[in-house]
Amino acid sequence: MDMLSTKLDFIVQLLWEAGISNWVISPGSRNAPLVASFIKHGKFQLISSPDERSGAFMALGMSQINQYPAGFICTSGSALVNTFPAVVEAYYQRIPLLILSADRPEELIDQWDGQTLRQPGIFGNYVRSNLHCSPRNESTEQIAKGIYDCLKEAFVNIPSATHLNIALSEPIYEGIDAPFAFSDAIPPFVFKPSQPNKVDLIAVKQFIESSFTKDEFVPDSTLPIDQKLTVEESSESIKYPRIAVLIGQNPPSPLLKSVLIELQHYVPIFADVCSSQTQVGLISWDWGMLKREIPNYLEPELLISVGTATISKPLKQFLKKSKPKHIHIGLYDEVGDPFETQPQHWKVNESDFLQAVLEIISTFDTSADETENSNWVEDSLIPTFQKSNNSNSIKKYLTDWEVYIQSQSLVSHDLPHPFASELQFMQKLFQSVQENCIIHLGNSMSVRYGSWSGQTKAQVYSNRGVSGIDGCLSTAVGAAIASPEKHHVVVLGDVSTIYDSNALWTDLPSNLTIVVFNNGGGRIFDWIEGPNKLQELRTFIHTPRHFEMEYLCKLYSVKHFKYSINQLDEILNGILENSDKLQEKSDHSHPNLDEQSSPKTVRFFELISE
Ligand SMILES: Cc1ncc(C[n+]2csc(CCOP(=O)(O)OP(=O)(O)O)c2C)c(N)n1
Repeated sequence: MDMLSTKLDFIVQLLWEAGISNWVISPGSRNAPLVASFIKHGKFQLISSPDERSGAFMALGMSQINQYPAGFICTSGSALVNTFPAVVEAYYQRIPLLILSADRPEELIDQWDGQTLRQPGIFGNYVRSNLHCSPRNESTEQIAKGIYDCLKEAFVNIPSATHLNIALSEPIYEGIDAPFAFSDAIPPFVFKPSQPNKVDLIAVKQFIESSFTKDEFVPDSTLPIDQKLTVEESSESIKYPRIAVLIGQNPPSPLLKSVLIELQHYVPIFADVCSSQTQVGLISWDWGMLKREIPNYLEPELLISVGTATISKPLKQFLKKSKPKHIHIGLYDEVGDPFETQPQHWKVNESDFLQAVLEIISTFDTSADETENSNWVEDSLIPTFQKSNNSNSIKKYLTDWEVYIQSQSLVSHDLPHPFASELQFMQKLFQSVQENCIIHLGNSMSVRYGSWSGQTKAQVYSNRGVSGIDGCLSTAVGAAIASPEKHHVVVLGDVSTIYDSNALWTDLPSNLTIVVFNNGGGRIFDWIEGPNKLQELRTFIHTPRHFEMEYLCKLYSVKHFKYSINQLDEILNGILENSDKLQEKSDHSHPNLDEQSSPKTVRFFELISE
């Protein structure tokens, strides 16, 4: 009979072979034997976080940045319940995450034993799989199959968190100091998203057309892939020329980016601040639409969306009102309906689909140019709408949007205090950072400022799955640990910072810079019309308080800087100094950088709005 530690080593080796190498660990006695196996294995990156809520969000940040699951380990009882916010965030952001909890044996649950509760299946339908495992009573084959199936279910289809609950019966420390028992029976394996269907142009054309007729579209698998459309066929598919593309929250995709870079010359692209595509499409569109009427001629007839939600309220309201035909492209079955447009879903790769749309549109565009310059194109091939009314052309719709956004939009000074200066800071940050920077935005005004700040070379993240303020700092800490080659800047309000301040209770990575708008409470409630109409609400909703951030920084040995938010250049120089150092390090392996890397060099910029 194997010792308990041998079984735990088996589980841990299996997780290593699955490529899950980044782990955050919270303390406890029941999980200590498991943690011992991770340490003895010797190859994992293990981070300590005494607070489970924060630790689970750190693991989420690691998964988010790597686009591959990271893990979190905790002990039994309420320790596990504290991971729930990160689990639901993972669910709605579609991030793979592994929660590994230690448990007492089943016979002790509900028997008034300490630190026990009903752990198996605790996350309900916010995880796509879970496994309860009692290593002493199961063979290694049973354990391997259980874990493999559980991980596959959670990570291969729609990514989410998954929960492995490991019940440990006494003596739980048996073999804890024995060497790691490596097994040669476990082959390496990785989880990859299922392969998308191939797209062919004719099918795309039929699909776009079917969205106008409400006919059920069944892709014809007999059609040859890569078949080119004729000019005539192309023009038919775009007889409704007001086509808009929305990129909702989405993980980075260089392939999608390369398609959008071309497509942006033909159609208006609305790229959400968390779409990972902030360098393409209409510039500052959310800002341009803010507090303004949007004329009817800008209403799209066809909306093509990829990714998930968008933060833009004006866009949501506009699309709810204009009710375009809506096609949603994505590999995952669960499709939301944020604009009440009943999107028609096509389960294909988004880059392939948009590439096909691009080819259809650009074929038409070439024909239009040729029509003007030569007379060899047959008259029958020129689309009717183009001949009769040039204002209907696809590019005209793009230009109309560009003109609208550029004309008479607000200037940041028009906003009331403190929003004007905070927004100016964010706009400057967005403009100043380079590709080696990652910006994490808190879930209050910060992410809105980001959405109003236009394009940036940095990758931008925010926990917009359920938009909680509870793990924004922790997620950024986890992401910074998992991608040390990038400079991470997290921008938060004061309430969000204090709420999640246990994120600082770990070995902080020096490639992280924290920026806090210390503006005396939840100022978003001054922005939203409603809460500010009744003064008495302030105590409970705005929660106004003045925090001396200096003391928080002292507590966690973080380097503190305090600025008036109007000292924009000084602040920016300070923040970017860190990314310059990282750049130098990657360019020349800067010899003195290790001095900078002590945990104490994490920098915290407290910005005061006067
Ligand atoms: C866990 C959680 N509790 C409550 C809320 C509601 N909420 C949204 S924003 C906010 C205030 C955030 O204030 P702060 O971080 O100071 O940012 P500011 O509003 O000043 O931009 C609150 C309490 C939430 N999103 N998440």
